[in-house]
Amino acid sequence: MLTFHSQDTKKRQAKTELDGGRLVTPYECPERVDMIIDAVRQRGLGEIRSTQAYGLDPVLAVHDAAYVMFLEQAWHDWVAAGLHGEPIPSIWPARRLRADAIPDHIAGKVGYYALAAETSLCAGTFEAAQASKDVALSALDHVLDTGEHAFGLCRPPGHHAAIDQYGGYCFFNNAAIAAQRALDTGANRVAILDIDFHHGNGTQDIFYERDDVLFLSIHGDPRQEFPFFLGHADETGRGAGKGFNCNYPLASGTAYPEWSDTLDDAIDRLSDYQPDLLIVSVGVDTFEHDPISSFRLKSDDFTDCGQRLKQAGLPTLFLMEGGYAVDEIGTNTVNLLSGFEA
Ligand code: Q9C
Ligand code: ZN
Repeated sequence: MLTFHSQDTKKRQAKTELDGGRLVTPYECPERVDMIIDAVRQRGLGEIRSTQAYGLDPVLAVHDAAYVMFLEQAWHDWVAAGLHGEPIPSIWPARRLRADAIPDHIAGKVGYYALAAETSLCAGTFEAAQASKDVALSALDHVLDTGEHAFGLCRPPGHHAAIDQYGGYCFFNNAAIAAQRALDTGANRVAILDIDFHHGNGTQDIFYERDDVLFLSIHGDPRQEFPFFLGHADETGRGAGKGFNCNYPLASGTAYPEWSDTLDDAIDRLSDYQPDLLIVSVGVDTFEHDPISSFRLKSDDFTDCGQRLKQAGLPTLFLMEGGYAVDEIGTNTVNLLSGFEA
């Protein structure tokens, strides 16, 4: 399988993440990319290809234009306002405040456009987010052009990014951008299967009222886990989208027997939908030693997971999401991809 990769994804080098009450070096770090590339090479997964530039039109097909302009300007505006450190929101349009008035001041804007506070903005964030969606789109075009499967080594990840919100380490929703482009270039139906530990709230948000994208997500129960405010089993879609959103929240401590039963259920739903393309939002933060997550998958389980995904028999685009056990991220990711190819 080909891997698509861009060094520009490493232009985001944030210094801070709000972790509990402390500022720490971000878990979502550029070294994650190097570790995965090293494993792809060492294991001989296949050729590594560079990316093409697709500009912002595919981003604007799923995200709000003012949101995209905000991301482009945020670091500059923060510095120009004389604020120190990296932008972190300290107030939101929470319940009982107005959510329909976008502030002019950057300290208000970050609260308007952030869905969480852990994710600092920094000088290279916008460029890295652009590179990340170019990785996704380059890998997508390979799948569409050849019918072969492909892996897009996206970074920063995307699945928490909603129509007009960033957070959970995500800025542009790479999977949604790729799904929309597939539809715009001839696909009739796309399925997105999200196996990251965290619920893909952004992807759900973007396609919630649509029946041309089936969204399935297996994740830590939001009663216990980030993003806390979306990802329950009773969220099944709205309007035309009713029945085309499917959440599988699982308890903290879930290990592979239960997780893989759930995966099989999701694969059955995929097969019923008969999509033209499957996009897998690949998070390996389900790993037992992930520092911020609580499932208990072992490295070999990712191989088995890849083998099960193969059973769906669909043209498949793998896009990287989370995974923060940096020493094992390459092994776990390539296990999944090579299990699929076996
Ligand atoms: N500071 C993805 O896996 N909560 N995002 C952090 C530790 C946010 C994860 C808690 C987790 C976001 C793509
Ligand atoms: Zn995650």
